Amino acid sequence: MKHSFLKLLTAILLLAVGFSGLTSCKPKGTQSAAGGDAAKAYVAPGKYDEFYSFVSGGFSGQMSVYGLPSGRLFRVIPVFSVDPEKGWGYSEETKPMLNTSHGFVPWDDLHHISLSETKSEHDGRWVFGNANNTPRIARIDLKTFRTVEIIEIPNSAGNHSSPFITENSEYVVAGTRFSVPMGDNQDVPINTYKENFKGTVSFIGIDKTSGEMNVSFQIATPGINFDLARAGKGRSAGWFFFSCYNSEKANTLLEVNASQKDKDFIMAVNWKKAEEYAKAGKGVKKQVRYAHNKYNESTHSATSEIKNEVLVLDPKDCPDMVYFMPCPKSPHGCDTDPTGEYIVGSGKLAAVIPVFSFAKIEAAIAAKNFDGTYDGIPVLKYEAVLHGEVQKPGLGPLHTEFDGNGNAYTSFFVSSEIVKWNVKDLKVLDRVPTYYSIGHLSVPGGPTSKPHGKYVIAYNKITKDRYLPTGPELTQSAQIYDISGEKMKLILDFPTIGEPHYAEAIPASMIMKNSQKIYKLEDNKHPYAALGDDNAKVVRKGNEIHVYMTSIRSHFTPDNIEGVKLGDIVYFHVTNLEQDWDVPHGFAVKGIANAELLIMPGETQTLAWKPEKAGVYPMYCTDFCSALHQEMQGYIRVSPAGSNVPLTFSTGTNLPATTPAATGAPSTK
Ligand code: K7E
Ligand code: CUA
Repeated sequence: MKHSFLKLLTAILLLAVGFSGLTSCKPKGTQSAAGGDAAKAYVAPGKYDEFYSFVSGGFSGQMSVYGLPSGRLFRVIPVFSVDPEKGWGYSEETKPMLNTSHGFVPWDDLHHISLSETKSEHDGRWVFGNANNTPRIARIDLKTFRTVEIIEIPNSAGNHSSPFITENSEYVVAGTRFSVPMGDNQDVPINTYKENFKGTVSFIGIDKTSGEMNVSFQIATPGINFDLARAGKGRSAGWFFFSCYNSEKANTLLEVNASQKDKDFIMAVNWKKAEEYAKAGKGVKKQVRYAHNKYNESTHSATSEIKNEVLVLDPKDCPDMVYFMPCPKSPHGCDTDPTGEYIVGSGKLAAVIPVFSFAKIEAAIAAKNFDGTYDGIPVLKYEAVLHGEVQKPGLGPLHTEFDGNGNAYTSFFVSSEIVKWNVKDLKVLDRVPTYYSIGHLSVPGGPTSKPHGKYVIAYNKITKDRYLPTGPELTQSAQIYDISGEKMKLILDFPTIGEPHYAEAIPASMIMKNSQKIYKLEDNKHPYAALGDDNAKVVRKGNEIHVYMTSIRSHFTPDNIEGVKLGDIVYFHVTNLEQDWDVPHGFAVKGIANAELLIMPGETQTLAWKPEKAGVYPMYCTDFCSALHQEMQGYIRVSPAGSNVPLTFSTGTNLPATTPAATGAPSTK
């Protein structure tokens, strides 16, 4: 949701219901949620949920994992964010994950989720998320629920129409939301937008086995704003559809200036053809700078590499690759149905939902049924490619998901509802209110060719009176509706972390069997691992002190360290020797200007510490790991810079007595 747009629509909404009238105009049926239907969301203690749901965290930069239908929160995955709970972005191993061409960027705005697919069905291997601010795509491994790769997108700004995925996970895409000046001279007047600002859509290739991403090619586009996207599937496989707004090419007050035209566009890209052009050398290599960060599961460490080149295809040199389809009015969502025949556009300010037919798109292209060109790119005739329009669906359609029975579910921000309609005959079948102002919605398997149906989950923008107040900001919220019958029924409200945009749900059975329980010690290739208490040691390298530390219930080795001096940097490389599921140890030192470590069984992680004052510092395990967790503690002594306290360490025996006086070191006071 773009802020200007949100403001505009909120204004319309408030006008519509009366400024203080949200409560009094509460849609009827609020109470029904508490009735017998609520039992459908009940998952008894000790029982598992049927689905995992991966929910974007919006401006928290995270992704969270919920069970459906219970709405229980299982995990928050740091993606484009630091997370002190897990030491993510604080440990030396994870810091490179957040590197970009702009340096360390420990925050972003994560809007969309894409689960990997094989043959247009979920395969449970990876989940991708986009960074909307500093353009990036992340890949999370569903064995570990960890971010294992982040790639920055060059020639882009505001990576919103991303990371939508093709039906065999060949590519995830990235369309630039902000058009920007590109090339050598980017220091241009903003009012030269029409001449100097350009867009791109990027195709990020995914390695079939490892999942590793690379920027395969970009397509140069006119300076418009790309919003959402979906891959074709089934008969439209090989195509990609991107909604765009601001075909007016405005650079100020877009809420007015980008809403002038009656229709903007959905851009249809024949990516199979683009792939051929790229192979045939039709592209131009451009000099750029972008970061590619990878987490290595055997060294438990990330590396960041800056890359310098990208292949750009220009539609002018690549005929039959890109077409525009007119779409009323300020398109947002752009969703393909399970068969791949229908493409649903959602104009945020439109009064109808246009549904396009892929068969008609092919026919119109073959017959050159064009309505002129836009920046040299053919515009297909609206009527020629239209399957039909859903009439009087509601106000402010945003996004559409599908069940396995030929029905579509569209979210309406302004009229705050979900509307169910039939994809073939475009008849509205049912509508339910959402509390309030829904953005995205999600049906388990909804974007695949075989939706699982059962539920539609609303991800709402405004919470108002649904929860206990928590100061000026209320919790963000989601709502689950049972869609197994003809009528949708609200069965549960649940709060979410961050602002939820898109989410995808997948049967639990596809993920839980692969879930990794430990990191095997014999596979631990971390250069500073101590694979056993006997290997624990403390080594000085100039002013670096490397502590090869082990942790096991319920002690650290070593747990007494002396001989650190002011000016030293201490690296605690902590190896968790446990080989049991769910036994992490934590590690923290008093006064550290950082966070803790949370080290999984068999894993090594490093905390860097630059002490600023002489003294003795306690350190301890932060995760309650055993009956004697509280005993899992130790001390590290820091002496002044000129001290000659020798570097010593131990566990279970006392260190030799050294006092500042006895060693001739200056007093600390
Ligand atoms: Cu929230 Cu997908 Cu950024 Cu619509 S977008 S709501
Ligand atoms: Cu280890 Cu608590």
